[in-house]
Amino acid sequence: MTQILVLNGPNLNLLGSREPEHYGRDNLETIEKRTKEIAQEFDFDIEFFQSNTEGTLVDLIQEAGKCAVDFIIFNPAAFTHTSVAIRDALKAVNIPFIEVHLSNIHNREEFRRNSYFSDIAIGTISGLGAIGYELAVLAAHRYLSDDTRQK
Ligand code: CA2
Repeated sequence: MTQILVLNGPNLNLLGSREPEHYGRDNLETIEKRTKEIAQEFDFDIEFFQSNTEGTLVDLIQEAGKCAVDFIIFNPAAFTHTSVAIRDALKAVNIPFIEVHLSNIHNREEFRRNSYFSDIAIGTISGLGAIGYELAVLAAHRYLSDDTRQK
């Protein structure tokens, strides 16, 4: 069975409580439920994690490398703009991943425009809100079914 890991970075546990103008009104639990429903349609085995700690995210990525995870959907949150350590972990495990952001990181503060992940991701979804996670599952399915891609 195809294994998908969804990782969420710092403060995303607060979703739904504040800043709805940037992040919408759905909480992470609702997003997880909807994303799992889409994943089931593709017979994906999907796991969700959220952590406020950089080292924990590095550990989860390293673990994914050992557990034959096929694809990662990742909202690194503020670590998007700061974390060489998480970038290195993703490069080390070499698992294809999609970077997801609820808000459009390109129409906010200047410092959000830089991502340590976009250039090593399969693709980036930014600014579409919670549906971005569901779209990432669909994109993962297409990507993993594509026989013409380089393996
Ligand atoms: O748009 C996104 O998904 C972000 O990854 C969210 C991060 C932000 O640092 C990135 O630039 C873009 C922030 C997540 C914080 O989430 C909160 C949710 C509710 C209330 C406060 C923070």
